[in-house]
Amino acid sequence: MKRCRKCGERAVIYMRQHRLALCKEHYLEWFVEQTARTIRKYRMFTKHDRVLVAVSGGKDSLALWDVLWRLGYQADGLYIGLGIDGGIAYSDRSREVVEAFAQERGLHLIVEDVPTLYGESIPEMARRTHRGRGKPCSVCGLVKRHIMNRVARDHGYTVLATGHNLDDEAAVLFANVMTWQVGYLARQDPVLPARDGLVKKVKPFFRFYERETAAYALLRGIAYIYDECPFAQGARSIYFKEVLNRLEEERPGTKLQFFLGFLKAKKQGAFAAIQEQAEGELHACEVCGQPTTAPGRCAFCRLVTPLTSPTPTPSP
Ligand code: Q46
Ligand code: ZN
Ligand code: ZN
Repeated sequence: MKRCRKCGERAVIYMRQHRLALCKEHYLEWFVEQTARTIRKYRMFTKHDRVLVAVSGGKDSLALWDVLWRLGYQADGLYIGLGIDGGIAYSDRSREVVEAFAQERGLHLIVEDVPTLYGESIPEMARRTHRGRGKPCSVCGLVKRHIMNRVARDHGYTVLATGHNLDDEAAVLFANVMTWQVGYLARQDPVLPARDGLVKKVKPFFRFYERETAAYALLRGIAYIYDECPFAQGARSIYFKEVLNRLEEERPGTKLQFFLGFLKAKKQGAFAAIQEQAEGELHACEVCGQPTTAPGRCAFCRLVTPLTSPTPTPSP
């Protein structure tokens, strides 16, 4: 049995990559302190910022909101209702969990419901547009990014925070390296500064392993939704997570080294040329005013307002 390094009591977690065992009390304390350090070290935000936390009802995003609240940051939540049922009433249940979480702590939650706002759920939008080969994830990502940025801008938030953990980030990096998606590599970063109407985006949990955020949520007694979105099953990212888990099993610390090594190479300019291209000029969408890479309507407005697309002018 492992003993807590700080007090000698029975440990509830052993983190092999840090060779650190901690009891419940000291683990909760350590987790909050580590988050505060990451926020400071990577200059994510300060107590003067108004932070909007994207909450899905899962363990990572609720744990993040909980920690920011404990640390005394001005952090409000944003829940986006996607209209996903998948036989388990996924969206309805996750909304209830998030609302209960906010209410218990007296926190401010903004709810944006996609079917109410745009007349269609995410799976319906994906079916209508035949995007994503039966999976609505690309439509979902596009809609979520748009809504997050719009809400942040409209309500004067200076930073958008998401609960992505190291397993998420390392899996995305792995997938992008395997296919050499250099544009994506240039843009992947736990801190994306604000630019041209895009609000600053940060991932304060990017150094935590998934089992660490899960342990925090459980030990803290946070009620979260255990089921993943039904469309997450079989996703490519899950395959890459499994491969990385095997590597980690044999060599503890592999994931962390892989991701931190990437950030270091990036800082040294490994992707500088592509970064410049990837960060080309942004234009305001002619319908919604949000930033987009090409002049005209943004991808979101093309998705949700197909019937208002300008009809071609007949030739004389
Ligand atoms: S919520 Fe949306 Fe994920 Fe569900 S539909 Fe796919 S992208 S899996 S984070
Ligand atoms: Zn202890
Ligand atoms: Zn638009």
